[in-house]
Amino acid sequence: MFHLRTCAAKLRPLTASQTVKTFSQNRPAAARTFGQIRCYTAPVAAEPFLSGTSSNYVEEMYYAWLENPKSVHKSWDIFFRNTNAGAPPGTAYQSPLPLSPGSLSAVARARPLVEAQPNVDKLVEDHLAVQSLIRAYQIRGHHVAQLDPLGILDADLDSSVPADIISSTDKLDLAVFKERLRMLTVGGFYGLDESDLDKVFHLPTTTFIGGQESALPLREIIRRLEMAYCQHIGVEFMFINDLEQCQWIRQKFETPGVMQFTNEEKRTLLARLVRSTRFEEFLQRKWSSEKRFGLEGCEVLIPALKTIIDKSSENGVDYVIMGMPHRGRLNVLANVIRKELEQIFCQFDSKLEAADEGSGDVKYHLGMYHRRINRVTDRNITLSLVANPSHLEAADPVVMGKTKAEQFYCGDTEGKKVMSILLHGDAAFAGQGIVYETFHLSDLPSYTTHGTVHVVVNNQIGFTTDPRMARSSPYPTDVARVVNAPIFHVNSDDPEAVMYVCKVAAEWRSTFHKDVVVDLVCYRRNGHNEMDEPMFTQPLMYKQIRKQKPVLQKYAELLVSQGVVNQPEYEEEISKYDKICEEAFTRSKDEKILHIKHWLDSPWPGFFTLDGQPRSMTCPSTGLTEDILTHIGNVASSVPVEDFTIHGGLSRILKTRGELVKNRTVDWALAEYMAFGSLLKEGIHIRLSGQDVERGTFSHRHHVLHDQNVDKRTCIPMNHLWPNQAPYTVCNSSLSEYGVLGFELGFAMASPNALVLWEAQFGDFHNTAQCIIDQFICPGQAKWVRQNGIVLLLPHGMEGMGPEHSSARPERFLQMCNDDPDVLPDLKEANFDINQLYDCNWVVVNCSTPGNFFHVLRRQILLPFRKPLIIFTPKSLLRHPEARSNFDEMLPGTHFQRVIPEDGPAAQNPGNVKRLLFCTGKVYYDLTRERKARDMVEQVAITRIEQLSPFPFDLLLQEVQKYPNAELAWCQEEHKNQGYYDYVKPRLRTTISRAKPVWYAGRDPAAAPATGNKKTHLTELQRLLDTAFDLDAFKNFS
Ligand SMILES: Cc1ncc(C[n+]2csc(CCOP(=O)(O)OP(=O)(O)O)c2C)c(N)n1
Repeated sequence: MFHLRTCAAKLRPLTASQTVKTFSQNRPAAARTFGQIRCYTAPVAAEPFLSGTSSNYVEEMYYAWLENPKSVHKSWDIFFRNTNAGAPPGTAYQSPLPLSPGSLSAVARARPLVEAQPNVDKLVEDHLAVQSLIRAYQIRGHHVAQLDPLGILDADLDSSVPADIISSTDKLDLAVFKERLRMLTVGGFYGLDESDLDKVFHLPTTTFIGGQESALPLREIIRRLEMAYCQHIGVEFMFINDLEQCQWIRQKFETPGVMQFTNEEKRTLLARLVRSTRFEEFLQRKWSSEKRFGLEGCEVLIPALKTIIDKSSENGVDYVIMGMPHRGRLNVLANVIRKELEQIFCQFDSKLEAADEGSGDVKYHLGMYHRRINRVTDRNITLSLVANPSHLEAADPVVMGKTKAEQFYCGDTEGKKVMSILLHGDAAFAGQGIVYETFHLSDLPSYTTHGTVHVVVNNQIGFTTDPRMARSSPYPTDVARVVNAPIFHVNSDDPEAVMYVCKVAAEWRSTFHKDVVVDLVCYRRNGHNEMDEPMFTQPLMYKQIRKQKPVLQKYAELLVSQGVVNQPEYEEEISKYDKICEEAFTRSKDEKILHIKHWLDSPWPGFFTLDGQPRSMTCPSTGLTEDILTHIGNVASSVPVEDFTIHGGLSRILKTRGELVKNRTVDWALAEYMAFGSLLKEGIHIRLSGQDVERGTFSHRHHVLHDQNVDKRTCIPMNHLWPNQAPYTVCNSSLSEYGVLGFELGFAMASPNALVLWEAQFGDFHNTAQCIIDQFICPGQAKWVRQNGIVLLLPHGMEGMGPEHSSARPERFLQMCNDDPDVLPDLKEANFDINQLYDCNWVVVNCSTPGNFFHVLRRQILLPFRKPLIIFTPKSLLRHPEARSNFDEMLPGTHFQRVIPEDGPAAQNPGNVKRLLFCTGKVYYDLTRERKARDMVEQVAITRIEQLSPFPFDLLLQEVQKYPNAELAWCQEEHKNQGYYDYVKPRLRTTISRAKPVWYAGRDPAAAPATGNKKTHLTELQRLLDTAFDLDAFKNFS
């Protein structure tokens, strides 16, 4: 490979040592670290006629030729041109033509060798170099884009310029730029010459910078690349594996003149900025000492969101579901969702009384639902902002789940009608693992919402923490790269650039139905909240911020200078909006009561009365006719499609199911089938999601059959039950709890007419979803007057499997129940059980029979309101021969049994009973076995508490009264500081007015939920059974 530096140098033969020295001196430091060292032999040194002093002569000729090619003989002209074009040694020179008459025509005929014999290698080399250069901009141009409005920080946390980019627009001054250019071209990374800047190069098909042109001079190529990639927009997309998608993005950002706005669009943008800015100013004026997490420094967020919504509406979307953190939330409610301003302002009035029960929530957490006309597209649009806890990013999967449900219920299989927008803070987006979990749901068939537009309010700070201390990735958005989402970084002080990327983001979503990220690089004008002093920790940044002109002012000045608006028009726009705020403020003073229900993000029209009350306070029987039970049982034990080969082991399972049906009995799996199948018949959609739920972790469910001969051919018998049944969705989830549980909670928010269940692989794994449980499921209704009927299936039981996989931590759920352990409710109240359910924050059950499990699932839907339902589900009981229920327990008229009383010999002669044991769940079977073995069926009664919360005070009182001579004891297999004891004991004592002690038979307190040693496990079990049946066990304590 041959490269010219200067022709003069080339003409002078270099020694090997000179060559190396010159080269290394001229190469930039960065370039030295990579790229192959080019072989720098001077080809002309090999020219046959060049030797000794003749080279000096030629050098002079060369300089003369450089100044004026006509000043030298034509033959020299041809020679220099050929060498310049890289002709190999010996070929550049052509003998001078004879000066005889007629020779002129020969001179005229002499053509430079480059034309007659083009130096293909050189041409190819240079084109490849230019292609590499283009690609370097596409890949790394964003690193030098001017993204920080303050001009002091590097959005990618790196102030260096990539070594393969020639940029004048970065932080470099012109002199530095020239040096870079020299290093990268003159013998540098690309091996191009400065004179190549004016050479015309063909453009590869992977760029659109040419517009209509297919070739451009190198200088223009660089200029256009800088325009596309190194201004106020940094585009990160070259990691995307799909060529069509990459081409689409290149076209959007490279095509010359692509970022044009009409005057009308500019005026709309200005008006939106006026609203955004003046809203915050108004709040600041009126409530200067109130926290509101204002948007100052990122006012452009409002026009940005509106642009995304306008463009999506234009593309057919009519429902947008949003999730966002605290920053700018009130502004979004006011100016994007258009909540009445007076409703927002009255939230600042600390004297207003709350109209609704429950805790309520602070104003910057509340949700909203609003249907209106989109003024730009003149189409109907519904906007919903999901209420969220303070826990940053926790609402992400919830929004996705709700979006999926809304799409599902309106048959929007491709996400063309319903979409979600998620807003993030930069620190939270980078730091919270749930962001990653949520991204990983984005392309899974049963979880995809066909693309979310993510908008990051990247104010380059998280509370008081600098980005350099907050993340290890260059950008806060890098997590999005895992799903091949393009990322558009944009300087928020350039509102037109922001609008452009938002338009492209919305178009991307509607074209490819995949996630996309808009990173609004901005700043935070105040402290973390309005009361906070940022100078403590970011003094220099805030000195700069104090000097920073607000974006509204900058943009208004620009438009005035362009003649798009004049100053009076601009001022008029401001006073118009200020007046709107003032009037709303006046009206807000008329509000006497705060209604959280006005802030509901997911109304369920028709489910409640107009006052938001349940339509009744009763629950019908949850039983079914024998025909229905038999029909479901038969489908559950068959393969309802032709030519479908199932696994031999599964055939045996189905056969056993068939036999159970013939014998009018159900096991756990069949009971679940009966509940699901019957609800589907009644038009209730059922969605069961979680890890490996299709088969079931314990291989008991088998809701999806797999053809053993045809790859990926499956059959879901549950969808073959009834002619017009509701659909059944059963889906194995990604290996996530936080993300998936949040998603299912969101799914359940959309409609009360669906049974949405999430099953943990083992119950203890729910703790990685604790945030969803603690912040949404447990207090959701109290905070946001929003009901939710999600069901959690949590496999639980001490079975010698070790500290993990044993406990679903019932104590935690029970500790969070809102019923009072010390107050006996009015047991005579009509519909006591239903009222109790209505008042509770969630229902916690541990069923000991399949029949009761069947009933509680059906009750969940037949209740006239919705409550979360936590079910501790069995493992070994799934196959326990005694854990079966007869059809008789499931026929019309039957109900879920909150308490299953003793029904054996002890119940026949209750006066003889010495001990009444209370228990829940699987330990019942150990107790009955032990009681039988000890022949104590007359002396010990065993009562099962199936519904732990709300606590069945009424039924338990009856039980206690029935056995007047019995000691009371609570028996559990869990350790004493775990399980149910701490919850049950005070409530049992309250039930009996503390007339008797309630003893404990169970494992000692422990740090771990269970032993890892099988023998210890069995010893502990035996010990607790010994205590339960030793009638003298508590004598010494009384
Ligand atoms: C999960 C979680 N951890 C900690 C906090 C406390 N906190 C509230 S705001 C905040 C900083 C958030 O920074 P960023 O995401 O950049 O958003 P910004 O406030 O800058 O808009 C923190 C740490 C929280 N709300 N949630």
